[in-house]
Amino acid sequence: MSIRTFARLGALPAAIAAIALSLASPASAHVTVTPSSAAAGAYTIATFSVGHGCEASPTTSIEIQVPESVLSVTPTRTSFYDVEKTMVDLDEPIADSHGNEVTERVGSIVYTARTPLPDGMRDTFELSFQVPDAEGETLTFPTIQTCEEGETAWTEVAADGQDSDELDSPAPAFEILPASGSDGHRGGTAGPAADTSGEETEATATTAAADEDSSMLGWVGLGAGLLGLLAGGAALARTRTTS
Ligand SMILES: [Cu+2]
Repeated sequence: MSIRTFARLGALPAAIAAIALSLASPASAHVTVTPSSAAAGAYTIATFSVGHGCEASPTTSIEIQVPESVLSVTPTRTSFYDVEKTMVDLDEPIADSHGNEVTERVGSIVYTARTPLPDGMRDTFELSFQVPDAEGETLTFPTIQTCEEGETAWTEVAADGQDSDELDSPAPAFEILPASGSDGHRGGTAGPAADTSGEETEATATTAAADEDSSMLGWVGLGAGLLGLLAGGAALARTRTTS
């Protein structure tokens, strides 16, 4: 049903119009997260996309609630928003991947727009975190979108067997895949993927080889740079001593 149809049916209560409009918005315009899955123990950067305002009203803030099993998240800074972490005390202190004692976790990240995000434009918010060791589980990031007029709570979670497409305002959801063993942050203690099993998959080996190649290129480049520097220095020294 189009907006024009609503205009013709002008007598409809605003509430009903609002519900119908939100049903009409495509799933792609919701608040979503990409990628929507990653391996247990992996470090990932999840991008949350906001596709529209609240019933056409510009967005003034976005609050992303971090699931309890994610201990630490790091937001990418953005010039359009003030970014604030809200901390929550842990019941019991734990050790992080660097061996430090942690007594609190990030409960939510609040982005406050310096200039409201107009409806009809999208924006993205990046969070970096380590995926918990909970293969098969779904992480949900309930998100509150506040607008100049009204708000949308992207907090609905699909019940067992329910398709999340049926929900009006589903919470961004993230699926935990089996650990791949290709953790890019070895030496950590928190991650299950800090594997000591030695059973690396072929894909992991390939990735490691590619990493080695690129770091090799880096060293070659650095070496060439140093040689150039030395040559330049030697030339300079010669000039100095001869003048
Ligand atoms: Cu939408």
